[in-house]
Amino acid sequence: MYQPRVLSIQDISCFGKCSLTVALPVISAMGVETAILPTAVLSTHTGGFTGFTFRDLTDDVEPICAHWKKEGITFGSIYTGYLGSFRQLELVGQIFDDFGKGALKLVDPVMGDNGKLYTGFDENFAKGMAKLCGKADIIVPNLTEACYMLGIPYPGDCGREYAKELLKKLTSLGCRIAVLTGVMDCGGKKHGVMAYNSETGEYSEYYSDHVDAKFHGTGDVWASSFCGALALGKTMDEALKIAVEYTVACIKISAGDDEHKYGVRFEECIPLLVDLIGKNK
Ligand code: PXL
Repeated sequence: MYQPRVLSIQDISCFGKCSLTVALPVISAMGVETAILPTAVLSTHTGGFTGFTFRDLTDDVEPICAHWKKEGITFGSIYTGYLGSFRQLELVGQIFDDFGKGALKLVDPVMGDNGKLYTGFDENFAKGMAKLCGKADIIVPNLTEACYMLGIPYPGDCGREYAKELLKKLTSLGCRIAVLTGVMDCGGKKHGVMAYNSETGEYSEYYSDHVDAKFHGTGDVWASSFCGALALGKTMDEALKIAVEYTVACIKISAGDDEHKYGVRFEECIPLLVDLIGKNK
């Protein structure tokens, strides 16, 4: 039977629940085969931990891809997240050329949040990431990442009208569809996402109640479930809804749990995610 296959390219943060330790379990739980290309191994993610180890795996990327080519391995979707260097941006661009024909290329330009770039990134890297976004079909930045890639000041928060403006600018980077996460509606009571398809000129959006709690890794939870939903053939409207509902449930179940600030308890909401997929069949 046909099983959609995703390749996810990002780091492994051994402890902390983000990047591949989120993408692999979440997309697999959705019934989608998930291959990984780890770009680095860190002892923890870089948010809130100090003294983490970092083993760069950039030199392994080309030999791994050469072997896959020899084996005739192909992917239905390629989903990239946290990438740590210009060389890795270049290599992912090459992977898009080599494995991306007919595949959905989804780039989450993971670089920062709340107006600030994560440790190790700067404006120049954001320009490099913007170039990679030009090779993608769909990009899913948050407001911080969108502003850095467009070289504009971070406005603090973003309502629906401003989101529309930003999304048009984001697709002018060269991607077909841009999705902005962290869009506010109803004066901040609602929180969600908006997508713009530059080919059809259509906007899609989905909002849920705003939950006043911040956790690391929620962007990866959102992007992974969105990727899984698209790989299953869900429409844009369905995929936005599934990913928002799942992420909000993960935040709600984790809210008030200060021992788990490093990452949400996404595992406990996997039954809900499976349920959401079924409802949108
Ligand atoms: O959640 C994004 C992410 C992924 N990987 C690493 C990170 C972060 C965010 O800080 O540090 C290593």
